[in-house]
Amino acid sequence: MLRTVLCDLLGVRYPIMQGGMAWVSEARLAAAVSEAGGLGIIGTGNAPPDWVREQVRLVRELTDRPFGVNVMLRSPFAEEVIGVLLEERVPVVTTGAGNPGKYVEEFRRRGTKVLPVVSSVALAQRLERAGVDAVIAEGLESGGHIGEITTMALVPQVVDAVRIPVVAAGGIFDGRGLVAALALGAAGVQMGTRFMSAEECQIHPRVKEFLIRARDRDTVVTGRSTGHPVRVLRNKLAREFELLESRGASVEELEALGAGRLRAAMVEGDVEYGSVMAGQVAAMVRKIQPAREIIQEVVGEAAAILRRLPGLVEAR
Ligand code: TUI
Repeated sequence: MLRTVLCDLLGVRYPIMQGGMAWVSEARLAAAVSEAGGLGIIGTGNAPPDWVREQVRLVRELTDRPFGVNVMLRSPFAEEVIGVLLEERVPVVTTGAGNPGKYVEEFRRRGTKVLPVVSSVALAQRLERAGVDAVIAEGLESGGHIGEITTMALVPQVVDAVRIPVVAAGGIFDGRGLVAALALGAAGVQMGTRFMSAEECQIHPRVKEFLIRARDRDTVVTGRSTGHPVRVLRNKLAREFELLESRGASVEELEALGAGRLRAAMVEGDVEYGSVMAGQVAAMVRKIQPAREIIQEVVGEAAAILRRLPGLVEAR
């Protein structure tokens, strides 16, 4: 047992969400995570609305449990994808890379819970006023598009600034991370990188092998000069990006280099010239295992730590 207010809010057994990852988390992974008692999330990235509708219907065929869909707000299809999610009345929507404020009321009217990802206190407060159900505070340890504050520093600041539940994301891999997040005042965690190693995750096997080989310093942040920093696993593309950036390349040049590279990595398995977005915990990935085993391990470790802690610390 490991219940928090997040479990009641989402209707799930454990306070664990699976990050919505473009080209990585589709219906089969999301359904497996939800079946195991967490909240599985379909990552939509730049996908067109028809694909999103198909995925939502597929996840509903695979599980009766609650699930979520992540909307990447910089997608050219963001508005249309949101239209599909409203029509399909999905249980939970998470958002990334922008401010979903103007959509919150309509989602809530249809019974959809809204949990935006934030990387600052100011946006968390603004979205609380807009009526969101909870916020996901994501630190710069995460993979993909990131903010500028670490999870350790961001989560308690957001917790102090809002009254709604806060979910911690970025740098969380196991039961230690879950307990640490709870200690910071979070009501649960979101993990992305950890679920990339799930058996049910459909990414190319070469990406999973690349993750297993990764060491602690193998992620780098590229694109800082474009205003959209992205954490990826170090490879030939990342080095080329760094070289171009150091030479003061234009945003257009850099965006052209990045175009289509996430798909190349995740679908085609191009771990040299693809964009292998992953968080700083990539080095902790040791093996491929079923989503259910991941969730059971994390929950089991967290519960064991919570039982052991009183004997390890003297506090009065
Ligand atoms: O969204 C993410 N991570 C992502 S999105 C993504 S797809 C992509 N592909 C290529 C280039 C760029 C992105 C890959 N990884 N995480 C959630 C997140 N959201 N982190 C930070 C933010 C964020 C940033 C600014 C949220 C809101 C925000 O607000 C700006 C505003 O408009 O107020």
